[in-house]
Amino acid sequence: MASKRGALIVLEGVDRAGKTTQCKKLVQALQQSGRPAEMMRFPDRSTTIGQLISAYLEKKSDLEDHTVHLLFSANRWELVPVMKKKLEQGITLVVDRYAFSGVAFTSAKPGFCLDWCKRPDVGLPKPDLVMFLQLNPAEAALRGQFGNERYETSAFQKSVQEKFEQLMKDPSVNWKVIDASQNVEGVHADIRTHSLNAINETQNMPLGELWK
Ligand code: FDM
Repeated sequence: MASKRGALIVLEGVDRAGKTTQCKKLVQALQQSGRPAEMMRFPDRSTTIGQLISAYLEKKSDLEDHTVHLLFSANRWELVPVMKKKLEQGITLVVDRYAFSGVAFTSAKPGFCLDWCKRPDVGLPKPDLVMFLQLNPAEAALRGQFGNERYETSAFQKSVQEKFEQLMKDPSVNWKVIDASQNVEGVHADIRTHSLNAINETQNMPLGELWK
């Protein structure tokens, strides 16, 4: 019998919703309960493509909007072989942002439609679970100022949120909305419950293909 695969778990959400903190806590909790787990994040700024993206986000370079969209997608595709290998080895991957951020951020720019934005990511490993950390703008504001990177303005984040809401209407993706206004431990408890369910439900199922 083939051994059990790991689950592909994605955390998405608006800025300051606590994605990174929660990804780390989830990986730790899974490992402590004897389930192999690793964290990944997109963009992965360590690769050659990731460095181009990082310079763009830090406003050290300008890139044409379609071009940078395709680079974000290429940055996911270049990591697919590694992701598949780890999942096959039974390692659960907890991913901070994925194709949904890719589509939500680019389609929030003028002149882009959701459909065009989704195309380059069609066929990526399909997450078994996507949790959207929901936080209203007033609550996000209480958590501090925006940083200085590109996209970190309230007007742009509002359009991004609307695009995420459109993406969440797609029933082919296993979306769960998490109330990120709770304290860190409360959010973590919700995330852990959904993740354990997903790990148990998908361990004998083949990995799917996103938006296909
Ligand atoms: N972002 C992230 C995109 O525009 N497209 C993508 O495909 C992805 C994965 O990059 F503003 C944006 C979202 C955010 C920035 O910031 C990455 P963090 O702080 O590294 O998550």
